[in-house]
This record gives sequence, structure tokens and C-alpha cells, in this order.
Amino acid sequence: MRGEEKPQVCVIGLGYIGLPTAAIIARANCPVTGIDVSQHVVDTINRGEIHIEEVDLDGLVRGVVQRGLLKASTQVQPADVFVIAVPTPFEHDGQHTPDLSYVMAAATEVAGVLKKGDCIILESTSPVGTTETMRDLIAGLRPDLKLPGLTSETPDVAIAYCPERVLPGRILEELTNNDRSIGGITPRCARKALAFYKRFVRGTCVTTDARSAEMCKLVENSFRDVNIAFANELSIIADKMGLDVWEVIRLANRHPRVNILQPGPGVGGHCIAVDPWFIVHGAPEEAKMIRAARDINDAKMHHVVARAAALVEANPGAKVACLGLAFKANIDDFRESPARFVASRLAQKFGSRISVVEPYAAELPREFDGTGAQLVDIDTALEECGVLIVLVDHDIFRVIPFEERSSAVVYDTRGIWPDALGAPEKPGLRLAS
Ligand code: SAJ
Repeated sequence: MRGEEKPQVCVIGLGYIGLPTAAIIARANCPVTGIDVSQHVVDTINRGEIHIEEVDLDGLVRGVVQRGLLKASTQVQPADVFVIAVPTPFEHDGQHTPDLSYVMAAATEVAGVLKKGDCIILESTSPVGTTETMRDLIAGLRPDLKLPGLTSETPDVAIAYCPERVLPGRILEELTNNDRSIGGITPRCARKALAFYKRFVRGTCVTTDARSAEMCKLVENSFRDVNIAFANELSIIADKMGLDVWEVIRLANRHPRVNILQPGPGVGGHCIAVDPWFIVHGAPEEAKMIRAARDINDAKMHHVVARAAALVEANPGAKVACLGLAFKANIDDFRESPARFVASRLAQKFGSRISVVEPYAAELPREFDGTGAQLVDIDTALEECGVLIVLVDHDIFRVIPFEERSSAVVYDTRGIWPDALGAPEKPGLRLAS
């Protein structure tokens, strides 16, 4: 591939990151083959449809599929640039050991079709050293190719690490406009990957080495986790002191160099609650604060369950509404969600007294089966329930006027109703943590 020609691109993994990335590359007129292990996902995309919810993604995918720029397959195809965007969970072995099997399986398939001049870019959030491990795996599979960092001659292929940084709900905008860190195994690899990203990224692309780029991604999400842990700890301290934590944070954040995030029922999703463990696993003795933040944020979920249960027991005649199941506001993603954890624990304890309001859900998740809890709409909850437990700050909850909830006892773990101040035991008033 010469500089001005459009590279043929193969994006491996068509999830929340891979599919929007594939579509944006295709929009820049580079022909893309998207690869996924799921035949259902492949068929859906080849019809010009999508299997995930994301703002404006449906129209974009339909357009690039219709123009023949994006097609999907279950088999990795030869290409000039390979972008790997597969999951990197951790194992539930007590050690939070990173599970790199998806990355290494993708690299193995790429090795099968790799040719001189190609570029491989890993985007999956990964422990430090993963890009080099991937390179070593490919070196073993393809002894005919000279790989970067392992040869004193000009390498045959380039390998780089470039983490995604996008926020669900804003993925297309952030994929285009966010700055990117591009870490090459060698500076030449970084330059090659940089030329590729410049085709579709408007943000500034900064080059570095692969290990620094890997750590940079983990540090970004750990920074957010530590900040939220600080807010969650403050919420418990503020309750003990009879203070409104949101008022305290609002005031403190007026200082030009203070920016405290918001407390909540815990930290969910597949990034902030996972990535810090990759640092802890790599440096268990040294990563003290990062581990403590994870523990504080996980403990907050149990704290909320206990306080909510006490509130339900203190109001024996009342029906109880848990507002929200999603892992954060205004999205339909219920995986790794503290709200879902809290609501299901309450359902298991209090059965049919519990109603759940989740405008993004068609039915309750499996762990609610047999509990007697029901999914209701917000109007029903406001009519029937004497206890309201706010678990997600969906806009639809935020805008409920005071008059419609003034007779209920409120436990607002997200601070969405600042008009309901005071002691939690009284109707219409709220509890912070
Ligand atoms: N949360 C709070 N308080 C806050 C902010 C968030 O309790 O003030 C909670 C949310 O409710 C949610 C969790 O934290 O349960 C995570 O939500 P989030 O909005 O902080 O982050 P994610 O997981 O949607 O996306 C993060 C982003 N990382 C950073 O902002 C540093 C995103 O840019 C990354 O691309 C993404 O992780 C990722 O894929 O790694």
C-alpha cells in the first residue's frame, strides 16, 4: 500500500467499540471487513442493521453497507491494516488475572493472513506488555516475517497499540474528535499507525511507545475510579455528619482546581470497574490507592443494599420502587450494573413488595425470576409506592416534579432531586449514601 492509496482494513470484534470504529473508517472511504465470532452479528450488519444501541450508529452503518464499504464476516480476511477490538475481561480467580485469550485468538487469526507491509493495531484495553506478547505470538507463528523490535533490519510489518477512549452514548462524536495516544513497538510502527488514524480522527494523535500507551489507558480509567471512590467515601462521611454530600461537592467544585465526581450506588460498566485491576495485578504491592478505590466502590453497592433494606423494613406497609437498572444514565446497558445488583438483592429479600422501573428494559433480568418483583412504568410506581430508591440518574427520573413524589420516603443514591433535603425517615426527604 502506498501513502495515498486507501488501505483495505479488517476490524476484528464488532462490539460497542469495533462496530462504530469500522463504520467510521468505512465513512472515510477505506473498504472495511468487520469480523465477529457471532453469525447473528455478521448477518445483522450485512443487512445494514445493527445489534447494539448507539446514537446515530444505525444510519451510519446502513449507509456504508449500502455503499459497499463495510461488510462483515466470521473469517479474518487479508488486509493492509488490522484493528483488534475484542474484549479483555479478568478472570474470577481471586487475583483478577487479565484474560487475554480473545486478543491472542484474534492475533493468531491475523497471523494466518499477514503479509509484508501490513500494520496491526490493538485497541482493546490491555495490561502493560500485551502488544509485545502479541508480537511474540505472531513471531512464533510467522517465522518468515521480520517483526518490529526483534530484528535489526527494517521490519516487514508494523505493530502498535492505540486505546479507544469513547463514552457510550457519544461514541461516534468521540471517535472522531477525541485525542488519541498511539504507541508503537518502535517509532516507525507508531508513525505508520498515526498515518492510518489521521484518515478518520480529527483530534490530535500523539505518538509514544506501546507500553506507555497501554498504561495511559489504564491510568485514565483508574483516575476516574479513584475520584469516584473519593466521592463515595465522602457520601458516607457526610451522612454520618448529617450533611448533604451533593451540596458539599457542589461548593468544593467552585474552587478552580477542585473537580470531585459524583457519588452513586457503586461503579459499573466494563471499563472503570475492570481496568484498574490490570494495574493492581501488574504491581500488587505498589498499587495501594488504586486497589483501595476499587474496594471502596465495590463496598458502596453493599452499603446501599443494607441501607435500602433497613428503609424497606422501617416502612412495612409500603410498596417499594427501585428506579433504574442500567449501569449509568440514559443507556440500555445492564451489564455489571450496581443498580441491578441492589434491585435484585432487594427483590430476593422483599419479593413482591419490590417494583422496578427501567424504561430501557422490556423485562426484568433472570436473577429476578421467582422473586415476585415486577417491572412497572414510572407512573404506576409513583401511584403505588411509598418508598422510592433512586439507583440510576436517567433523565426521565430527574424531571419528576416534587409534588409527584412528596408523599414517598426517598433514598436518592444519585442526588437527582436536590429539592428533597433533610432527614431520610420523613416522607419526601432523602438519604445520600
Ligand atoms: N459514575 C459515578 N460517578 C460519576 C461518574 C460515573 O458513580 O461521577 C459511575 C457510573 O454511574 C457508572 C460508572 O461510574 O456506573 C462508569 O461510568 P463512566 O461514565 O464513568 O464511564 P464508562 O465506563 O461509560 O466509560 C469510561 C470512560 N473513561 C473515562 O472517562 C476516563 C470512557 O472515556 C472510556 O472510553 C471507557 O470507560 C472505556 O471504554 O474504557
